[in-house]
Amino acid sequence: EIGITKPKGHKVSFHYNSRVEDMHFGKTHPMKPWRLTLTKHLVLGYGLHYAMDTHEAVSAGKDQVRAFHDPDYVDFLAQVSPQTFASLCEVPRFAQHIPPKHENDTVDLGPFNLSTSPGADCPVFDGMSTYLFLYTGATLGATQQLTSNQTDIAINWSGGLHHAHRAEASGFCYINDIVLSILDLLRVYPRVLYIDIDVHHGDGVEEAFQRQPRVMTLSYHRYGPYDETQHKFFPGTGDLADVGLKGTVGEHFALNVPIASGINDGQYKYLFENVTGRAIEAFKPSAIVLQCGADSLGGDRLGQFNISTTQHGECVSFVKRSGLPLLILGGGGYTARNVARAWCHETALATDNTLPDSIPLDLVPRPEAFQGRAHGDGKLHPPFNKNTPVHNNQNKDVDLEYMVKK
Ligand code: VJV
Ligand code: CA
Ligand code: ZN
Repeated sequence: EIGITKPKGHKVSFHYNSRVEDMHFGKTHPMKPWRLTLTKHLVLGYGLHYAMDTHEAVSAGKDQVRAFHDPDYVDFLAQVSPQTFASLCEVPRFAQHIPPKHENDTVDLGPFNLSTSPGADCPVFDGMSTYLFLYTGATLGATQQLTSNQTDIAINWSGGLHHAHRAEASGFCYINDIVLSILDLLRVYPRVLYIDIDVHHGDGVEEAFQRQPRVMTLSYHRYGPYDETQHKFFPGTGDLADVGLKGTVGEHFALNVPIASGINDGQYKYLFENVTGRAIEAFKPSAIVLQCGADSLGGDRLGQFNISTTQHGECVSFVKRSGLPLLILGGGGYTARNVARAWCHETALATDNTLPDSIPLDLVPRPEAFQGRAHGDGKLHPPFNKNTPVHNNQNKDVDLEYMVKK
């Protein structure tokens, strides 16, 4: 008996629709909606659904998505599939969004940075429209529960797609559900703080609100040259000096914490708690949106940080202690079993539960995903071992102190 209990003094709502699980970005594309299936397996296996209101998400409407996105882009997303892509590219109002081709482009880009080439960041795949409007609907449903005071913490692990722009897909993100959510929150709350612990910079959200003093955006991310070839880590923005659009009322309402590879738990905790704590104190938000991208975990296929599921969860607990209405979203995360571990653990933290470290493997449909030395020995918080690729820690404590003081 695991003994899951309801949280005391607050309510948590969980928003999900299993239809997102059938989606495939492509055979070797790093984004795997399957990680959401594994997360669901752990959440249900531990019995956390007894501690929350669970809501089956419904698709967002085109009109809702138009609150931020370009109407032509929304029409395109609603109609696009591998079958319709070529003919849609011929439609003049879509064709005008095809970027000019550079000589060394490896993939053919169509309108809005979408592509049917196998190596593309934002491929066109079967069922894509359904998937996009569904993860967006889940975020908007979660937001609605908050704005109508029916919950205190709302969770959507299928959302958090922070790179999407007004008329452009980017970095595996097509619809910016975060921006849409914040626009809804602003109808009810005077000020919204957005916090982003995905290893990538939350550029789409920052850009959308760069002129807006009622939204503060705060992203922690890997920043700088990627390797000896001097490629920048995606998306290449989010310098310490970027603080919102200069000369507008939004100036000073964006914060960026650029981090080198290999950061450890102690350093991350130091940065996160000092900077977030001071942002909350100074900005006095009335609600918080927390993007919990799990690609900041050690051992992630794309990320380059060394933080544990425990420290990742500490960030959620820290934000929760503010006691403010809170929307918790997913985001990146490319080592599926660890994504599921982190997000299940964080679902438990949101509901004031402490889970036993041994996963109830008899109650999980795919126990082999979490078993064996390479898969974490059936533990919720497996320690790093020789199967975890470690990134050399390039962060000097003095650099971190400098950022905190600034
Ligand atoms: O670094 C990039 C851009 C390129 C051009 C496009 N090629 C495919 C990759 C290099 C410069 N893109 C990043 C995007 C990361 C998006 C992160 C999203 C989030 O976690 O922040 C939120 C959900 C990138 N890194 C790695 C890849 N793309 C990548 C893309 C692939 C791939 C392998 C790696 C796409 C298809 C396939 N393999 C088959
Ligand atoms: Ca981030
Ligand atoms: Zn990411």
